[in-house]
Amino acid sequence: MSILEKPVFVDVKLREVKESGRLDYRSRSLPTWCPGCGYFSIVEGVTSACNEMGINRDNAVVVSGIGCSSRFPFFVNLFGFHTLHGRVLPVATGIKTANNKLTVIAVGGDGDGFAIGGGHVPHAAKRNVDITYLLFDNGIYGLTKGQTSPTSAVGLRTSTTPFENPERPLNPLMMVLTYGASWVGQSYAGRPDHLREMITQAVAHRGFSYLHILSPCVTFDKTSKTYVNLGQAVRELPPDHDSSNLMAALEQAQDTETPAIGLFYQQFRPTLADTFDKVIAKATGDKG
Ligand SMILES: Cc1ncc(C[n+]2csc(CCOP(=O)(O)OP(=O)(O)O)c2C)c(N)n1
Ligand code: SF4
Ligand SMILES: [Mg+2]
Repeated sequence: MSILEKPVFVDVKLREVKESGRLDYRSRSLPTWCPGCGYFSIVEGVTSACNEMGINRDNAVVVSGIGCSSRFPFFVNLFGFHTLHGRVLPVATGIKTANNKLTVIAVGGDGDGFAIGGGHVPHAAKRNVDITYLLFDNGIYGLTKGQTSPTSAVGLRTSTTPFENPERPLNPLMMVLTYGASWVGQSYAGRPDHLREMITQAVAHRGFSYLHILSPCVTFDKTSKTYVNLGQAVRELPPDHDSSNLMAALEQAQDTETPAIGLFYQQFRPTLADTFDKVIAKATGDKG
């Protein structure tokens, strides 16, 4: 076969993707990420989940902060809002509060969410605003060329910690569990089927859903959160894990050496919009 002839399987694969409808949720912009970045898998996960759930593009919006991860809205064919560094959650909360019919997906990196934006996470969680927050954790600042982040491992060498990072990382899963998030899960970019399933569940949850996604930065971290290291370390939650038990969820979240993937915790309680309805009813009384 000459090199100009396309192998048949390419056409078959392309046809399968087209027929699956997943392309409908991809934008015309090709991702600008480095080849091999874990974020490609997350785009595929979100578009597949949208396709599976039959998400109406006119009623869905993706909101992001700033970072490699926050370029995400450009690559999906949903409404998008690329906001300021660390401000994804206030903007997403405002959008959902202004129009409760919208499906709102907030996305961003570990720096965006747990450094500059760290003060916003507890409030979105305790309010139980009905949005999904996908946190892309590569344990580094990717966009600004590889500085230590709040989730960087001890010992990581970066441009800001050339003699190894001496600080212990934050544990975002334990944080959001104690902040009061009503759906908390973890997945890994190297497990695309698991990722799609978790994104689908997170979006379907009524309330604040937080999905922590472990994702290698292949350009700036060659030693810590790599595909090899994460691939060997991640494990499924035990089959008897009780996702209604907060203490059991915290216990699982404590293990960062062999991080568990799956649904840690789910609770059903009124959302921010439900509580607003009550306030409106009290304020207007029998005037309606
Ligand atoms: C107010 C403000 N401070 C700092 C920056 C510089 N900055 C842009 S992205 C970023 C960190 C990105 O890291 P992360 O959120 O983990 O996303 P990643 O690139 O790793 O996906 C920083 C510090 C900025 N754009 N705005
Ligand atoms: S710098 Fe890292 S996080 Fe950013 S696109 Fe490249 S591999 Fe991905
Ligand atoms: Mg990062």
